[in-house]
Amino acid sequence: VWAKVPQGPPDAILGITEAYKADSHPEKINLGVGAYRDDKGKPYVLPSVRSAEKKVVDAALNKEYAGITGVPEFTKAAARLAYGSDSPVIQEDRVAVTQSISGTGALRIGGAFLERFYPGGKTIYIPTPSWANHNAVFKDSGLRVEKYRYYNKDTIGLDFEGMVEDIKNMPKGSIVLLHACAHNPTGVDPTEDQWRSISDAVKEGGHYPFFDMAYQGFASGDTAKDAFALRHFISEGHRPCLAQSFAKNMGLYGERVGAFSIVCESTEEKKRIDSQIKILVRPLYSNPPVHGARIASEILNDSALNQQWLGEVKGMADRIIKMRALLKENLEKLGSKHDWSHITSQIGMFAYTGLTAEQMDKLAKEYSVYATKDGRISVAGITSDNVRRLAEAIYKVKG
Ligand code: PLP
Ligand code: TYF
Repeated sequence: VWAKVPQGPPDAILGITEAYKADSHPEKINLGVGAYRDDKGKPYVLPSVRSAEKKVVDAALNKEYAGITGVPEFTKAAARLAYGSDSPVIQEDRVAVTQSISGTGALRIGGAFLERFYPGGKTIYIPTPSWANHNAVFKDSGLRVEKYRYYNKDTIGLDFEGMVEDIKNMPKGSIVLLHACAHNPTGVDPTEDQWRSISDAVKEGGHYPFFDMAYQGFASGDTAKDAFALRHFISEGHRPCLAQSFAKNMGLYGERVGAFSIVCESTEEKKRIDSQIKILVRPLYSNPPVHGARIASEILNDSALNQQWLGEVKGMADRIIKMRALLKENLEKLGSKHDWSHITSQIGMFAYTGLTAEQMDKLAKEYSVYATKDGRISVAGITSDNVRRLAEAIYKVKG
């Protein structure tokens, strides 16, 4: 029956790990997938997560199903984290929120909801470039996917004018996907002033903003600061929707903890939206898993654990910032004549090096340094021990 099923290509990012594993070089370096590593290159389970998990296990809760929209203590706290507890949308109880299978699941629920109910054109605009999975998630949700300008390869920075112009030129009422902070893959974010102009442009076009916030806390080390764009849009009267992931900021990758929310006009509207989200989720997966959400809920609702967690998020963000500085410093020490300032000006987990696909190929084949072909490196994979060898490899392929 499956004779006509063609062999598909591997995931552009997750496929890197396979190639890395197959390499026997003793000092191989994996900068492919965006997953935080400690300074010894090991996966990191946050101490706050260990404590929260212990509390969850010690409470010996039952394993009954959650409701369709998940663990309420978790979703309420997730919304407060994103929008701010003092936000009018929280105070006035008009955010419809549902637990999701991490950020990807949140994007997919959002895509499906918009496909079913959005009254405007069912086209979503994503930045060029964007997280590789955005296109597939939204296409499979039944939306048309188009692009807007975002990255300027000449400046290795934001193409702000191009972005605003493209937003203004979209058909009225388009859906615009915005990375809330720590843009993946470029590490290039708009400044707060630029966000203000972007908000104006979205408003002028009567567009609908869809925020993807997969790195809250990871960009600056401060969860409120990283939510600036989302909160500013709301203060300007936008009513966006939001995909949240706790994979990175709580290191809960494989637990698949996330939330999808829609800011509504009123509590009454929220109730109607909630009812439709439930109808949409049921045939997808019925209801979400509880364990990870319980862990996140402990961290978000217990004030001591919450403080501890915020410190640990900042610790991860700071280590990444330090590795950026060390990489740049090492490249300069080697005598590289290129300007590497973008490595330290970009933020979040990734750096867009500006290396070509050929140079990235060479890095893998000759130096066992693995990262995506677009020149993105996961700075979270750099350590005090491998940064020198990494700089040498980059210097040798690029100069
Ligand atoms: N959105 C962006 C921009 C991402 O980089 C990621 C990857 O971490 C996600 C969403 C979703 O990831 P997850 O499904 O693991 O939460
Ligand atoms: O961009 C990354 O590396 C992360 C992790 O299909 C990721 O967002 C990558 C690919 C994928 C799922 C997660």
